[in-house]
Formats: sequence, C-alpha cells, structure tokens
Amino acid sequence: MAKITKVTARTILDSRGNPTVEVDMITQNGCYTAAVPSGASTGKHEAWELRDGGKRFLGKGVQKAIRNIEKIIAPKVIGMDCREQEKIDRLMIKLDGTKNKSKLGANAILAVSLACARAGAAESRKWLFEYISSLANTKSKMPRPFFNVINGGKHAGNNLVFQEFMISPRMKSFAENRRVGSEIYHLLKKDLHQKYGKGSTNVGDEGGFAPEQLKNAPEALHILMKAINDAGYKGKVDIAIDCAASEFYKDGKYTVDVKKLTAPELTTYYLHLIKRYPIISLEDPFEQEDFESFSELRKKTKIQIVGDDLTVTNNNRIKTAIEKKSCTCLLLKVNQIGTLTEALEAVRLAYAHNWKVMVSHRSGETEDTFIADLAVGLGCGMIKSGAPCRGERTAKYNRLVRIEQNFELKTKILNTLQYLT
Ligand code: 2PG
Ligand code: MG
Repeated sequence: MAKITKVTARTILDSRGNPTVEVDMITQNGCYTAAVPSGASTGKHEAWELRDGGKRFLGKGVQKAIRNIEKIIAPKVIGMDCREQEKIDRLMIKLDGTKNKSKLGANAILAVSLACARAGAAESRKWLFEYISSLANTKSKMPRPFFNVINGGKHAGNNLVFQEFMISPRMKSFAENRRVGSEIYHLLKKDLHQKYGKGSTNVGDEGGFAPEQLKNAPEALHILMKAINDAGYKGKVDIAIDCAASEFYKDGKYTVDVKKLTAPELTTYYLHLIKRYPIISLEDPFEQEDFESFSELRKKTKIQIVGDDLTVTNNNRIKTAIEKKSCTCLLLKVNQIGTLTEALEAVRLAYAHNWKVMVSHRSGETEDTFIADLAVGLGCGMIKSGAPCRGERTAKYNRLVRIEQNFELKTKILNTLQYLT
C-alpha cells in the first residue's frame, strides 16, 4: 500500500508570468510535485480553468482552486493508494459534479491527477513514462518533435494570422532531432536579422520568432525553407502549421492576410500552401464548430489534419469528429479535459479509429516535464513543445533526451538478455 498522507497546493507563476496551480502529493515514502499549464488560444469547450477574479493578479489568481484542493479534494484522497489513478480521478470528477469541472476547477483537479501519477510511478519503482504506458496499455516509443519556430496569432504581437509554424526533423534519434531543430532555429534567427533587422528576432510566447515584418504565411514559409536549406537539411525536415483558425474567424469569414475568405476559399488556400511547401500536418484549419470544413479538407489532402480546439481532448467532441471524418490526428492536452484518466480515454478512442495522437504543451507553461513522459509512454510518436528555446519549452525536450539515453540503455540490456537466452 502506497498511502497518500498529505496533499498541499500553492500558486506558482507560468511562463507568461500568470499564476497557476502546483501540487505536492506526499506519501509514506516521498513527495511528488506536478504543475498545471494554461492556454491563450483556448477552445470554447475546454474544461474550466478556475480563476479568482477581483484585483489580485488582475483577476487571474488561483486561490479558490488551491482551497478546493486542500479543503475538498485532499481530505477525500488522503489514505487512498496513490497507484489507484483511475479511482482517484473518478472520485474528483464526482466531487466536482459538473460537466466541465467548473465547481472545483480543472486546474485544481488536474494538478492532483498528475501529482498522483508521479507518486504512483515512483511507488511502483517505474519511470513515469513506463508507468503511463502501463496505465494506458500502450508501448513506449520516442516521439518526434515539432518545434514551433515562428509564432503568430494570439502568441505574438505581429501580423501573422496562423499561430504556429513548426519544423519536424526526421533524424534517427531524439537527440539528433533536437540538434537539427536548434541549428535551424539559430540560422533562422540570423536570416531574419539580416533581412528585417534587430526587432525581428524577438520571440513569442512559445519561444519562436515573432517578426512584425512578416506579412503572411508564404513569407514565413519562404524564410523558414531558406533556414532549413542553409542548415543542410533539405528533404529531411517537415513543416507543420497550427492555424488556430477560431482566432481569425468572425461571422462566417476568415480574415487571412487582409482578405476575408469563406471556408471553401480557405481550403483552396491551404491546398496551394501544401503543394508549395513540405507541410505534413495542419492543426485547427477551421474554427472550432466547423466539423464539416475539416472533413472537406481531409477529403482533398493526404496530410495530417489535427483537431485541437475542435476536439479539446473530450470524447464527446472526438466522437463527433470521428463520425464526420474531420481529422486524422488528436492533439492531446491534459488540461483541456482535467484528469489523466480521461486523457487516456481520449487516446484510446483516437487509436481505436486509427487516428494519430500528438501530445502538446500550452502556450503558458511551467517547468513541469510531465508531457515528455506522456508522449513516450503513449508511444504516439509526436510531441509539440514550442521552440528549442526558453526553459519551460526546452525542459520537455531535454527530459526526452534523458529518457532516450536511459531507454536505449534499457533496450540494449533487454536485447542482450534475449541474445543470451
Ligand atoms: C495550441 C496551443 C499550444 P494555447 O493552440 O495548440 O501551442 O496554444 O495553449 O494558447 O491554446
Ligand atoms: Mg492548437
């Protein structure tokens, strides 16, 4: 029995300088900590992030969430076995009793849920990723990274409507992918500086450059391709875009580079970009209620169509997207749904319908590296955690290199054992 003896919570600051929740779960053997991230381009249907309102932290305080953890959740989970992840998550869902976790707050519930998984892993003498793979019944695998190197939309104060321009190298190891990502990132910085001057290399919320001078997606893609080619990786690096289209949608039209486009016109624009650039993945190409336009685009291209604001890691929304054939990949964000158990259910549903899964950070992040282990444990093959720059982003990528090193070692030992027997 690995009994929970205490649960405490506190306010920490996220990467944007806003308050967020951190939890310590204490067992007889140790103290296990987890923190909750926060989005900017949040989907309408995401679980509820509880904020205090009022003057403190300009209304963004999380004291109510902390009180809910210490006064409502803690007394119920103390004495339970931290390895009972599902039981504890279901208990919190019941204690909350609302559809979107608006009573206790998804930020309160998730912090406990993630700390519980960490405690459970340690008490089971497992790496967190191994523990997650045992909970999810999946096979661990290193993911390939998607580095967001040019920021736009809500994450930057520039003119780019698409939120994220990502590069994804296809090298043999994660460490090599990280190196290639870093090299391209720095060459891009040099190119931007040369072409547009100093201010163009300031970074956005996720560590990618946010040049005011770039007017549209083709300009961003053009300079990105130059950096990839200059770095010597032509043909070895793919591009992914998160359009976050709900943010530039209003009254039936999408405002893209001054023009107001209908969904079919925007589809034509995407197809044009896909033809010209090595784009392999498009996330949220249309606004969050338009399942139909997603499926129209899906019919017309073979590249990956990712649901984020559309599906919000929520099985009801994912089911609709499956029925309507809107996507081929689920973006997995644990704080969109609020417990690890429900996030794993979303993965199960996605896998059962041959969707891929990409694990994702939020634009407001902490130093917590949980999602690195989550991506490995689920064996989903893809993670996006921003640029290869800024501590809260590199924390995840560096954790993945640590896992890879030890994972390799373990596989080697296993292979030797097989050889010996
Ligand atoms: C997204 C995310 C993460 P945010 O839209 O995919 O990159 O942004 O956390 O602001 O929702
Ligand atoms: Mg997104």
